[in-house]
Amino acid sequence: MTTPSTIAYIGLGSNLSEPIEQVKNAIKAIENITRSTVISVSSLYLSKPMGPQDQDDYINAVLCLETSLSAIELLDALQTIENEFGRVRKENRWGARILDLDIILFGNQVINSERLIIPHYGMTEREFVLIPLAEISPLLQLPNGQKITFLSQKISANSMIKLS
Ligand code: ROI
Repeated sequence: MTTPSTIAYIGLGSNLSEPIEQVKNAIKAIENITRSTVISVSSLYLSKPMGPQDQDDYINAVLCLETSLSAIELLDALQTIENEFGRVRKENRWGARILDLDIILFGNQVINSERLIIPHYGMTEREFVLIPLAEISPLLQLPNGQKITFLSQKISANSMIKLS
């Protein structure tokens, strides 16, 4: 029997050490995750930091991945990539980071475990998640039925700039 595949959405963020290159290289690394295929990638966006303002602006993007991994297996793969890019976990929760890879959605699954909260707990308040998500998947609905078009139109773009 083949493992059923799931459509997952991953948020990418960086504000250190040439963040555009970090995000582009992270996309390449995600393309190499086993049992997974990148379906689409949003534009890159320049966004103001959420949280402490004494840090550089971020580069953010969202991509769509078809995967036959479980959510935890995908999390392991993403954390391996973060570590390869020199990310130090738990150092400064709201501070600057080389690379942040978050599972935003994993099919219609709702997960509340110690390691994983899906849908991502902050997604509905984050323009740098909602706007790229609506760009690549305008018909998307959250597991609770909320439409991405509704959420992304409601949020302030907060002077976010679309780069490419
Ligand atoms: N702010 C922006 N604009 N983009 C991010 O990816 C991001 N990530 C974070 C915090 C520190 C919350 N702020 C952010 O983890």
